[in-house]
Amino acid sequence: MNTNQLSVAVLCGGVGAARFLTGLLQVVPAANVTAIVNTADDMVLHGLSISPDLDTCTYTLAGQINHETGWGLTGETWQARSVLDLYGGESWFGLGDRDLGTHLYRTQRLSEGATLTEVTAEIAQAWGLELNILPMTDDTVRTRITLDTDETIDFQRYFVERRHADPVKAVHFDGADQATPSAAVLRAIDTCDVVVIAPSNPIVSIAPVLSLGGLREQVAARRRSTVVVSPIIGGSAVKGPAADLLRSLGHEVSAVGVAAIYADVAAHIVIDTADAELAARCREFDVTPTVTNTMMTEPDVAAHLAQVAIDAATHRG
Ligand code: FO1
Repeated sequence: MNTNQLSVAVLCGGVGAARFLTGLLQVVPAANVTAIVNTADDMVLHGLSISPDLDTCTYTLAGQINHETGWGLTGETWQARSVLDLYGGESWFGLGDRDLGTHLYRTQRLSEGATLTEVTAEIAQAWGLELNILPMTDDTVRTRITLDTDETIDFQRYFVERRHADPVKAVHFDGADQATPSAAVLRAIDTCDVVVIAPSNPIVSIAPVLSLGGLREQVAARRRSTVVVSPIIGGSAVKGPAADLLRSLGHEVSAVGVAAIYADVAAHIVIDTADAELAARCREFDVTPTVTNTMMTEPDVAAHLAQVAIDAATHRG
């Protein structure tokens, strides 16, 4: 079966996943792609329901992401935020005037009883997207970070307000033991030809998705057609706190460490040329490595990376 008949489900966080999806959509028809996106970064602020990873994926694929910040919308203005500042309000989390439209709409629709899955599809459709973008669950799961000081704070407080500078003792996902993957997520994992674990943060982006009741076991059952793209290149992360979090929580900060984390759910890993000498050690975990350029500096690099990942998972690598 050639690539353009394959159906692919991608477990996603924010920026790295969005870049990977941009590449994947050049090699697989959008209707055959399902993004399953972390919602444990979500929060309510100013009474608004905010879903950063869903918005980063949606905005990036719509060609509307703000390239200065890496999040929010391009061509942004900050009038609302400046008035908030005037009042000494909670302006630490930057909500631009255009981005606010998304949070206002999502909050209103949720208050009308719509599910996050439904609202996310409405927003994706409004931006002209054809792929399926799914929140990992319609239940509430929230990442909580316990610092070395034993203080436990919400993810966005850790990540944005404190600039992910604090040493971390533990990470847990409030609500994960009651939360279930949505029916659409379970159907996507059940029916797709390939599952890709995007180059997102294993600890705070992918782990919440795999923590949902039954999902880890469902992906593990098809590990032969599941492939992870390592987010760690040359011992560091391209963006964000992944390397620090892996180190704080006792994992090896390398492509091998990533292979070990996902060994029960993915039989394949794509690692960067900078880590070619680590390929042999991935096999210790019954994970087959493929080496290629994984730095998605250009869309065609992302497209090539997506093709390599699919070939690895369909054993044509
Ligand atoms: N990240 C920041 O570092 N500073 C911000 O002020 C900020 C605002 C923001 C607003 C909307 C949104 O969708 C994302 C935003 N992010 C911001 C990124 C956010 O913290 C994401 O959770 C990270 O990208 C990690 O996924």
